[in-house]
Amino acid sequence: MNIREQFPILKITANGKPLVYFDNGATTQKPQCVIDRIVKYYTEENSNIHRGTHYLSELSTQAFEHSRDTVAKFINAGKREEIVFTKGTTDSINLVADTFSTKYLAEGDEVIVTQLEHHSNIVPWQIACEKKGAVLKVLPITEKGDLMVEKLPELMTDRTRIIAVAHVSNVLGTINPVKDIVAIAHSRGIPVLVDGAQGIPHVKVDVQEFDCDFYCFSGHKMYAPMGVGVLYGKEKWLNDLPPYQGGGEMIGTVTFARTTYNDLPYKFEAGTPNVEAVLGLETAIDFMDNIGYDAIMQHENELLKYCTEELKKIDGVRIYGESEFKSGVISFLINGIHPFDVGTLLDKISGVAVRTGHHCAEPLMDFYGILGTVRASFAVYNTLEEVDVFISGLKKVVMML
Ligand code: 7TS
Repeated sequence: MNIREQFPILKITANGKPLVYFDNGATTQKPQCVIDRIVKYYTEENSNIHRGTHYLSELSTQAFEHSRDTVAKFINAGKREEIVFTKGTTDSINLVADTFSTKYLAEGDEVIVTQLEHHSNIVPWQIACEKKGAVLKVLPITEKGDLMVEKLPELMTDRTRIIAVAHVSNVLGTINPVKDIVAIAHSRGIPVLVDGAQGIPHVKVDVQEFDCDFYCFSGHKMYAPMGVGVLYGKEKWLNDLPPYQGGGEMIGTVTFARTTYNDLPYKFEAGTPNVEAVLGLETAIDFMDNIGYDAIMQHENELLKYCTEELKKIDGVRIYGESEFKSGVISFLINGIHPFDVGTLLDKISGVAVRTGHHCAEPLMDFYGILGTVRASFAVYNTLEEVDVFISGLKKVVMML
């Protein structure tokens, strides 16, 4: 079936115009198969997992664990035990920042992040550093929005304990050379966490090839439901780190004197998880697998190239993020026009959904000396015709302001 037709929400109108949804960096829309999977779960399978021996609990537990296998295969994890289900990228990063700092961070130690991170990959590390008296260091970027990876060796010291870096920038679209970064870090024995929130929807992820120690992502940015995410961690690290949240499922045995902890990955999965979202994630992975990353990347690159060319034809447009290695995200400003005004008018006049503001990347905005941008971000269901609607809408907005 045609990809677009699988997304019922794309048939709606917004402000009387056919919806053009270019806010995929915030969240993607869901295909019918994912919606159906959630309905099926509540219609035929609903039960808490890993508890009880009845028919439904076995059914839901099996489905839940099957999804873990599918995720492991999708990112080429070595073992299913290395896949921890979380609430999302933010939750996954907080899990690592909290447990890693508890065990490995001391006063005077250092954590390295980069200039282009989302707040989710800055603030958890800041909190950890504040607790332990550690120092947060920042790998700079070029004006075009590439990481200055060549500066990483001199930034690392004997006190550097971990490096946290985005796979793909949510503002600039830069695809960072995570494999190279990991190789440099590992040459000094430093582990690397990759924030894959904007990576996995667009770029093939092979955690063994990257050799990263942790890879974090959210389901909802890759056609799956909200409220589920994944923390991939190398078994060695996940075994080493202390538990995060305490509660049911994560224990071995409990007495008032002492509690032992469950094996991986359950040690990090306290409480009842978002079962329907975990099942929906598996369906979303099947959906993406059916299309294939090559086709997804090729299509999104075509949209990126065409939209960039057309945008550049509009007087006074400045694009932020001009890396040679870029995914389908375009941030821009037009002369002195406030991004919020552009976004609001685009929505009202043309039914085009874009995101405006700092995109939870204020240090990156500071780097460019701006308060925010307009951001169009693409998904596999977007079309060249939609880019035309967006561009002609923008031209009208410019005339009005
Ligand atoms: N990391 C990156 C690179 C992101 O882009 C986002 C969300 C997150 C982490 C957090 O993901 P969550 O699912 O835990 O919320 N980025 C955006 C965005 O660009 N617009 O809205 C949310």
